[in-house]
Amino acid sequence: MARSDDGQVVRLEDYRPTDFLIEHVEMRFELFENEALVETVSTLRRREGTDPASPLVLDGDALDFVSASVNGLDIAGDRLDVSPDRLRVALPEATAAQAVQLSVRTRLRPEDNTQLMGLYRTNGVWCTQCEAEGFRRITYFLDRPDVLATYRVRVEADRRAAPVLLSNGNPVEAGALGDDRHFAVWDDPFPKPSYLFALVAGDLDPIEERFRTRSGRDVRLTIYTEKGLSSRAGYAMDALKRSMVWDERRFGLEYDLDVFNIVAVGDFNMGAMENKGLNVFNHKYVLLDPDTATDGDYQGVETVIAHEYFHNWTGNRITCRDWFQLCLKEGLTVYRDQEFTSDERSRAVKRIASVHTLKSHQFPEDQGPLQHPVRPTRYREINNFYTATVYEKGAELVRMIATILGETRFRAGMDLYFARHDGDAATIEDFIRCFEEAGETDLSQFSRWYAQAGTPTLEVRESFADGRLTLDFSQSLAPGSAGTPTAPLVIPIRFGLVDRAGRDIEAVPEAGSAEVEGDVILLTEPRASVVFADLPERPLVSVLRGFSAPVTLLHAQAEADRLALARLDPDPFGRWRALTDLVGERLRDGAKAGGTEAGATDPAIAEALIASVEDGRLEPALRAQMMQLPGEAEIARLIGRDVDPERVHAVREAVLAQIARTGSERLSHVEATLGGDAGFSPDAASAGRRALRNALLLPLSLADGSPERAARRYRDADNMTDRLAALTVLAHVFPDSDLATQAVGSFFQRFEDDALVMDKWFLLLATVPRPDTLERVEALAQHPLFRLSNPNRARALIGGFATGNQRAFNRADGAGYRWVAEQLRRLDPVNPQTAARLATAFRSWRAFEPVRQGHARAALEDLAATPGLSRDLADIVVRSLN
Ligand code: 0A1
Ligand code: ZN
Repeated sequence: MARSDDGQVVRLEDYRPTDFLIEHVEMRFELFENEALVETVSTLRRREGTDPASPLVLDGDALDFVSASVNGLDIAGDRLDVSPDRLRVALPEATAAQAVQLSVRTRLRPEDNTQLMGLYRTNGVWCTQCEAEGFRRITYFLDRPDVLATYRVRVEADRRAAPVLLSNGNPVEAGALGDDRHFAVWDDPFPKPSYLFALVAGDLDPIEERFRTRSGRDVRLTIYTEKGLSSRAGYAMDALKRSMVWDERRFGLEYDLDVFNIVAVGDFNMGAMENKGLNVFNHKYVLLDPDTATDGDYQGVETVIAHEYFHNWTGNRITCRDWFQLCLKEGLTVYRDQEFTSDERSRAVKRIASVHTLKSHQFPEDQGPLQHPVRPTRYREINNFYTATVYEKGAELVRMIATILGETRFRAGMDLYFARHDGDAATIEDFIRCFEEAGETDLSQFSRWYAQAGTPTLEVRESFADGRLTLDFSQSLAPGSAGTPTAPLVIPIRFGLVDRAGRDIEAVPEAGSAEVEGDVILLTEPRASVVFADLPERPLVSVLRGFSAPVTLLHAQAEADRLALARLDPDPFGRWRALTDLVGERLRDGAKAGGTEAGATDPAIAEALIASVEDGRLEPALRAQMMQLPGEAEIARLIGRDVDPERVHAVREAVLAQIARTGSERLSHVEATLGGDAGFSPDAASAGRRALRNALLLPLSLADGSPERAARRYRDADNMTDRLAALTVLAHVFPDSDLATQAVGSFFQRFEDDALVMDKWFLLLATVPRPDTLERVEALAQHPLFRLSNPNRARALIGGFATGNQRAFNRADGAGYRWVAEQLRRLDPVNPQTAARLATAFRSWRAFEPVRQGHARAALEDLAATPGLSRDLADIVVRSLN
């Protein structure tokens, strides 16, 4: 049963510590085919200074209570008040000096747990997910992140069903029991909150390696997969070892247990989970081989493996005091995984990719009804706050601190944070204070970034006379749906002044200018100016290099300057930004003006795009990024209101067609000089060449006006990256061709037994950019391989359609909205958390023209009126309507 209570609002200002501390937990799990019995013995003590009469109130969620005892004596009667969602017990014997042992037994039905929170089964494997509030679905507990305990866990199961028995920490004991059953005992010496608890039991294949930490600890690394899949875990293992080396080198952080285990499962609500010493992963972020995974998948595995590993320090050793502080671990850990990828691959390419993610996920969230600050101050359902704002914007805030402090002082702040807060459940204030102290600076104004929702606008005007360049900056923050303050922020603006030969000019700001530190201007006031004198010529002004702050930049800059920067900014990110912004504006204006006319098809734009792809000084991956036009959702966001998705689609198609028409010869030449690669290697340089080659396939196929080229590429492909790129051109650009039909069919036949590849197949078909894709998607929902209860599959079809198909989801007759709403209604009782995440696809509904808005509102209102809606889904639907 999904929780269907309205849910009280939880408020940051109501935080108060618990009356009781749980110091140690001993658990025993007896796993059987149809049920699991759990005994939890908690060693508790009353916190000093609390009311000696206050009862202990433990959280539960849909629990089946069996019995309870204190210090070995059964309790019942008026001492105990128990329901599926709460256990209340009077504990006069517990004092600050005197600990007691509370033992609670519960009975679980993992087979029936389709929510995938708590203890559940996936393809026969027992597995847990406890963040954020899943532990209370296993046992009654103080299920909150500021209650830290050591755990000792005994797991018992049938040896054949579950030869592998895992939990957090180090293995201490294992052995046989009667009846072909066996047991294992795990001990985790690091005090941790309950959300980091994990247990896995099943018939799993391991791959194993050893790692020696810098200080000499020998660690056994194991990745477990379902039977027969372990040959696909090698790259994940490699990424894990590289992550461990990187964290030692870059932040001086070492691993702290004797074993590090990862388990990959097929049913998982999110990407992965950082449980202490026992990370649980979605198949998608572990299993890879060239034949079934794309370069994007390789990159995703590397990122998520690193992210979860880095949580061991930022999240586990130092955790969050309460869930309002979620960005303390998530924003910081995303920052760390971004830095890892930048160091391992290409910094510019990674930064462009991160900014792309930020703009396509976080900006729309921050500009619509689901807006919230990076540190929210209230929630109804915490699961709905694992958002792009907390993760991606949270990472941007850490990045800004690093920009403001500079590398050395930033590192000193991090060192202080680890030294001071190891073992703590900390807050954002604790984190900021470390940088203030280590960096000898005041970050109180900067801290507003954590409390003020919305994307600030940064305006820049430039003027030049008599060798003096004046830059006038102003900032503003529009009030949004979150209703948070809009006071001036600290905005670090990285910049460069570029001469006509593409070199950075050294220039010193005049006295009286806003604060400038090296190549960073620090804007703290609503408006401020910087003046550079004695310049031999008017330079090109490259601002917001590296996207040094998550703002909307309005830079009144001559088009010729922008085109020049796109060509010769020595900062590769600056080149990308100049070009993307220009193209985005043209597409925006073209769509507003009615489709194909206006400046969108200005030959200068196409020329700039083609020239950047030709530029051999840039690495291929970057050239592929330069060539990528903003997507339809991004263009819609730039338009902001009264959007007609048909016009958006038309203008984008027109620009693509123009590039194909005017650039095909030059682009063919680029392709020819790139050549091919002998065999597949997942390294960044090879992936970059594939990315560029595959990016060229679309314009070249459009120029041919035929699917032949893509069909050939499909047939010749020896890896999934090339195969899927070719199939996408076939299915999306030439959907009615026989060649497309054949390829889609042969792809299915070849990979129908591979779940991860079938997700790609469903996604590909859900995103065919035509309004009548809806009918196709309706049929796919009846396909024998479609399973609503598998989050990856539901996301591929429903999520793919709702977020990746602007034309069909936003159909003028509202049928797209109604279909998605209907799927959410069906999914909600099965898996409310996934239903709620998918529902966020409606977040930009108010940006559309009135007819579509009316349909979207009706679909949402219908959904809101559904009896028994879960708290998760109701929260998103209600907020979306506000
Ligand atoms: N902490 C994880 C994300 C995560 C959150 C909730 C989950 O519950 C289903 C699972 C995972 C991370 O940042 O990777
Ligand atoms: Zn995380």
